[in-house]
Amino acid sequence: MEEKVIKLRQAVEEASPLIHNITNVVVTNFTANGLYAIGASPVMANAREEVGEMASISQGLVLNIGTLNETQVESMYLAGKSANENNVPVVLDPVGAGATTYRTETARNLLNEINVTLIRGNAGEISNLINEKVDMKGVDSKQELTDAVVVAGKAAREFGTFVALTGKTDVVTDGERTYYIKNGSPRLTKVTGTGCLLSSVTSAFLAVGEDDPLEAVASAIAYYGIAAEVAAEKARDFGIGHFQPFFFNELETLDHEEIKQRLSCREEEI
Ligand code: ATP
Ligand code: TZP
Ligand code: MG
Ligand code: MG
Repeated sequence: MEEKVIKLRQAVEEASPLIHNITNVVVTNFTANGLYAIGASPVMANAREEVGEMASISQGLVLNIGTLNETQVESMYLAGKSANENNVPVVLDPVGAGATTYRTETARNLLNEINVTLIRGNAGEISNLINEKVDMKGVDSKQELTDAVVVAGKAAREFGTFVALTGKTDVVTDGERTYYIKNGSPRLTKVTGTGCLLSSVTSAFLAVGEDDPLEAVASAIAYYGIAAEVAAEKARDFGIGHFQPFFFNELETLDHEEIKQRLSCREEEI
């Protein structure tokens, strides 16, 4: 697995996939810069007049409902349909699903209409999508799950997608094969947009990992978590404001030895 993470990370740099993000107003700049850090090319495009065309020339489409409104949701449908017609993988980040009915319903409707490759969300978001109520505090999950793999597996089977349920331990599953990833840093929970950027980073890895897309998702999450671990160590004498630039530096130049030594990823068949 270490070699796969390194190989896919290099492939992202070489191919520099164009990732089309229809995302929220909080994380737009953070996401674009994080994608540049790993060597991908970001584009943010929202207008219904252009999203179909933009999705068709991209290698990945990310739909993120963090600050949704009717106009943006209409654009998500248009972009999603175009991505499906052009075999462009779609990642859905159901930000705040469960916090309001509008968010839950919109995420479910998108999943019904669009062929989504991966849903990437926190414990509360994924649980609420499958109607298992977990309290949300706005966009944050109020609890870790003891049965994350059961919830993720159920969501994967119900929606026919891969699911990445992230938190202290990340679970990546297609409903049959599951990866458990324990890399990461609690500091990621203190910077807004780290979940959203992760969704876009998985899209970049999916763009270059067609031979085993589930493994590509797990690799993206492991890479991201290890980058955060190293950044947290380097920034340990500083406050949270310093963690962000250290983290972006590691996303860009993470040492392969760190990947080999720190990777904590286990694969299981259900
Ligand atoms: P939330 O809004 O609940 O924070 P999110 O959408 O930001 O959710 P997270 O689940 O926080 O997404 O995942 C973002 C990244 O942070 C992932 O790489 C995950 O592994 C990491 N992460 C989250 N919580 C922890 C933790 N307690 N320890 C280590 N890493 C964590
Ligand atoms: N409010 C609406 S979207 C958003 C906030 C704070 C960003 C959420 O980012 P993440 O990556 O889910 O923490
Ligand atoms: Mg978070
Ligand atoms: Mg989130």
